[in-house]
Amino acid sequence: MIPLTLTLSHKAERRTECSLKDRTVVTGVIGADSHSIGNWILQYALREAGFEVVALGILVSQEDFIHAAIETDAAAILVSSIYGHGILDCEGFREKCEEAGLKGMLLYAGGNLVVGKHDWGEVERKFKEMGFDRVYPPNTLPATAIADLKNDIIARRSNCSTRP
Ligand code: B12
Repeated sequence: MIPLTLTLSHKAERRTECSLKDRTVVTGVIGADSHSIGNWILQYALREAGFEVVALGILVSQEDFIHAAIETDAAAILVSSIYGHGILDCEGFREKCEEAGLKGMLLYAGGNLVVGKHDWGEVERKFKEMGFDRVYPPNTLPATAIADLKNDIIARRSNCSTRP
């Protein structure tokens, strides 16, 4: 097994070796959205960072994300929404995860989540209310989400063995 080296952003760095499930993530573009390029770049960056990526591509339903996460025992679902209907498409996602037994699943969303210019604080609040753990504004670089993901996985998974 190739260990995923997760680096904590604390003063003293610690390295953490996790099992396959701790480094498996599901990606896709939700709803009727066919913008594929940003999501492809995200997938590539995640793989480069050591993650196993279950890439569902475009036109992905909430159910497809959830089934893939269950089948692969994934640590996180990263939702892309580019065409501006992110709120509509993501509504009820957390509840469906819980109903399917994915309690505490890490849920991230990014892309161009709403149409036109909006106060980002409002958009972020809406997604947080919907149960997303992290929400990213347009043009967020994958590296930002990857750093958060590593820290969140370390924080969530109690079975990660840490070593100095
Ligand atoms: C190319 C393009 C298309 C192509 C897509 C081709 C393809 N195979 O992908 C085509 C022509 C098909 C298309 C169609 C449409 N498009 Co278009 N399209 C674009 C365009 C020009 C570029 C998108 C792109 O690839 N950007 C480059 C990638 C690298 O950037 P990105 O997608 O933002 O992704 C990055 C980040 O957002 C981030 N990211 C993405 N997902 C996630 C997820 C997480 C968790 C994180 C952390 C980060 C993250 O990481 C990526 C890499 O850095 C944009 C305008 C623009 N300049 O952005 C409009 C744009 C996205 N399109 C738009 C629209 C409205 C449409 C249509 C509805 C138009 C229409 N009326 O038909 C349709 C929708 C079709 C559909 N069903 O999806 C709007 C969206 C409006 C909004 N959200 O506010 C935009 C912004 C144009 C505009 N200014 O109005 N489009």
